[in-house]
Amino acid sequence: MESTVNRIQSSLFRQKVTSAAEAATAIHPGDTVAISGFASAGTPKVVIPALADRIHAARGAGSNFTVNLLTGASVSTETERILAEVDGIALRMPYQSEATARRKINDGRMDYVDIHLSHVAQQVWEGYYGNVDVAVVEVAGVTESGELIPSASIGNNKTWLDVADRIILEVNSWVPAAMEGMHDVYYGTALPPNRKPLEITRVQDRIGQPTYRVDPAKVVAVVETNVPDSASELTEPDDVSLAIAGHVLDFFAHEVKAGRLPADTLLPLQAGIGNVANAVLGGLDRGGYRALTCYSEVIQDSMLRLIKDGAVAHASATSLALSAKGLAELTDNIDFYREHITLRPQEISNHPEVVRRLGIIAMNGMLEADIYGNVNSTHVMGTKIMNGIGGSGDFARNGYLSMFLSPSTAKGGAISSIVPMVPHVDHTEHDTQVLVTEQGLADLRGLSPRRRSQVVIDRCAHPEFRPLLHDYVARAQATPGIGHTPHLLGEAFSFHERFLATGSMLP
Ligand code: 0RQ
Repeated sequence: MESTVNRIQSSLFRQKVTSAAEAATAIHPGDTVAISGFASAGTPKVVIPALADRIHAARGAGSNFTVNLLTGASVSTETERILAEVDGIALRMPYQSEATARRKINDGRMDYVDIHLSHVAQQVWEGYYGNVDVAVVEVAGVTESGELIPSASIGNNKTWLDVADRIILEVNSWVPAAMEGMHDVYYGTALPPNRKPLEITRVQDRIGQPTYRVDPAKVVAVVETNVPDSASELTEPDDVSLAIAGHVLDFFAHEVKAGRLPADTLLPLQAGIGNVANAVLGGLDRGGYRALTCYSEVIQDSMLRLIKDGAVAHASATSLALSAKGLAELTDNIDFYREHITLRPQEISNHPEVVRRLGIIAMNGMLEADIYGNVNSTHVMGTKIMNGIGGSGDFARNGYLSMFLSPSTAKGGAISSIVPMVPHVDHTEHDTQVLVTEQGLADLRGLSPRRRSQVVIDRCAHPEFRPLLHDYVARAQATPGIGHTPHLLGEAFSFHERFLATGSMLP
């Protein structure tokens, strides 16, 4: 274990070193607490568990202790769970993906505000979430002059350090010191009417500095840790994911042939996390592409391999969510990877201006799409939150090509991911250009709603559900005076109602 002493070069900050339990006493009931963390990377490791202990003890003594919790996106599962288990969160924003928190949100016991990840910083500056009392931010070190070296994710940390009244730092010596220099922290954002163009015209462009600034007078505690991030190992892609990836790769080849994508480099890629995204990235490796670029939120293990093989020349993101194996690979070859990876604040990684200018190919997962291309990414059966919209809207709305990917069925075939009408809309038909399931790919560009419905059903729906969907559309279209986008309003949610009543969308 590397000593943490060298990680705190500033004597002013060294004087503030204390225990996690002591640091957590700076957090009071009712506080709004903004913490670092994006996906599994960069969550504070020890102060939040100490806070959960305080909350639990307070509850045992009969007093109510909750906080409002603001983050980058999801944070480590353990952190999310321990706070939810002690009923410690009154309000959560902007994204979560943990079972206990999800249950409390759906039971109405935790308020949850699900917003575009690019909006978080500006909405906090604008004051929608009130005063930020405490920031708890993990860093890799403190320089002699008191600047902070970011750890494996940036998320909203710059904003948290700027706006919070009190700051608790966790200095984690597990983060490779040599990661320093990979980060590009931009200090030029402002609220309208004072905004300036972001000078990013290529994925690798740097417009900021490698460290965070912080007012030392606000730092109430510094806690030393040596604890790994908890990214899980990725599993080998299954047949369904491989089939989806195959359709995506064929489509890229088709677009290259049509002159709409550059042959070797395509356009910068954004891929969600999980099995399907992983399979698509794996496929790129075999597709013979050289010098691709990625402008995304999260870099996972599969990206390191693509960079090493030369398939990807540069990847920009806000989080480096690596497994232990991935981290070892990064650390062993850090000088190489530092030249090929840039980590940015999430307001920049997901910025609509940059996404539009670079011409991103956005590939995100969905729960379901309807026959006209409206997409539900967040609400199971229309009412129960799954995770949240995350960055999918930032990329889909502003991308050059916006693709949504999903298996054609869920829950062993009981649920169709193609339905007559989605009961919750995250991405409208106007933002969905391509839908992909293992059955095939529906290119919706240039198609009217009536033509779209045929293509979506024939290309993407599972064969078991196709006759039901065709029957629905045929009867809707045959209704006199039905209009531009035919629906049978009394029946539009019949698939969902059937599932809720019988456990299957099939009759
Ligand atoms: O649940 O494992 O309990 O069976 O949803 O589904 O197919 O494994 O797909 O992990 O990619 O998640 C939309 C949730 C898809 C995700 C969503 C059930 C299914 C399974 C997961 P089980 P899969 P994924 C950039 C962008 C929004 C955020 C985002 C997501 C579970 O992609 O959160 O895009 N997206 N960020 O059984 C009921 C349906 C269902 C369903 C699937 N129609 N109804 N349950 N499930 N379809 C992110 C980054 O760049 C980091």
